[in-house]
Amino acid sequence: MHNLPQIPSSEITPKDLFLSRRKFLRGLGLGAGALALAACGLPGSEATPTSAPAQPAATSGGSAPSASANTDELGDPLTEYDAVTGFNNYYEFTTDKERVARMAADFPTSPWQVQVGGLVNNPGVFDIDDLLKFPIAERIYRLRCVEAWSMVIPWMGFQLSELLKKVEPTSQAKYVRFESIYDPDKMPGQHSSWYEWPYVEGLRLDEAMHPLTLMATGLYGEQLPAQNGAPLRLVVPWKYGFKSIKAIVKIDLVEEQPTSLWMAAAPREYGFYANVNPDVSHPRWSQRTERRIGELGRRETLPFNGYAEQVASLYEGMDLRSNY
Ligand SMILES: Nc1nc2c(c(=O)[nH]1)N[C@H]1C(S)=C(S)[C@@H](COP(=O)(O)O)O[C@H]1N2
Ligand SMILES: [Mo]
Repeated sequence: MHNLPQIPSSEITPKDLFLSRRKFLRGLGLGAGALALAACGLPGSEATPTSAPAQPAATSGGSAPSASANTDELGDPLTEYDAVTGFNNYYEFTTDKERVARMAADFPTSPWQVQVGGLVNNPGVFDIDDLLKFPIAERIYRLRCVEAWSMVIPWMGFQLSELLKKVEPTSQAKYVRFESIYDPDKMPGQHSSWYEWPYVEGLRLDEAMHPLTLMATGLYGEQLPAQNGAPLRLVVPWKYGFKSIKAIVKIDLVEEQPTSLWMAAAPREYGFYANVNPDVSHPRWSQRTERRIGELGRRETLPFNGYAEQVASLYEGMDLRSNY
């Protein structure tokens, strides 16, 4: 996340051209790396076609990835499947966004269990198959990374509120703490001591109960690809992308505000709330505008990532400049 936004090769040319150029390069016996070197430092040009196209994850039925609509509710087009699944932040594997898909390809996401406990009346260990029995629906959401790029992604999933109602938080519970899997043998990035593993995130209980807050189990009508956080990841569309924690194995209801991985790693940069806010700059860049992956140029960043009408009331009376 400390890297400046990179341009994925897949957005520079239409997909078919991008793929045929790769074939062409392979035909020449040119490692992609050679070309990346040649292109290095030319902003916005033919930058970094460094990796093979991501392998699509197991499809549910062999059909092509598809969504129920072509745009989000603001009329903006969905980000291409190849970009959604080929340009990822997942530091457990690597900080190189275009290598995550390949490195995660063999990561086992089944069987999978999620332990839900803490301040609840009905703690339990849930099999991913149990969780898939909650009503699963498609949600087309904008994802705004703190690095100032964004996508529009057709997720599949269930509302976190469904799971929370089932375990019944006690009246003491004020926050939800989420933990990702810890498996350094299979996740080489977890050998990095820059971060305190496992990845941890948190929400206030009312944020967690909000109907927009999704537990994603799929995208583009398919099972969630490993690189996107399979088999279960959080999606909180009005917050910066890093809040949307991947590969969740543990959820605890707690009384105190949890310390996330990013709060511990860079306390000056990342606060607990991390609501998308064009008025609060990152210490090293403005958050006023963003680059929508697949588009040239930049667009204005919207308060709460365009979900203010639904969520601003959660923060009434709070100073969102100091509670960033
Ligand atoms: N466990 C875990 N979750 C994570 C991350 C990570 O490195 N590890 N990166 C976050 C960041 S910074 C972003 S922008 C999104 C990216 O999600 P995507 O790859 O599905 O687009 O995942 C978030 N969740
Ligand atoms: Mo991010």
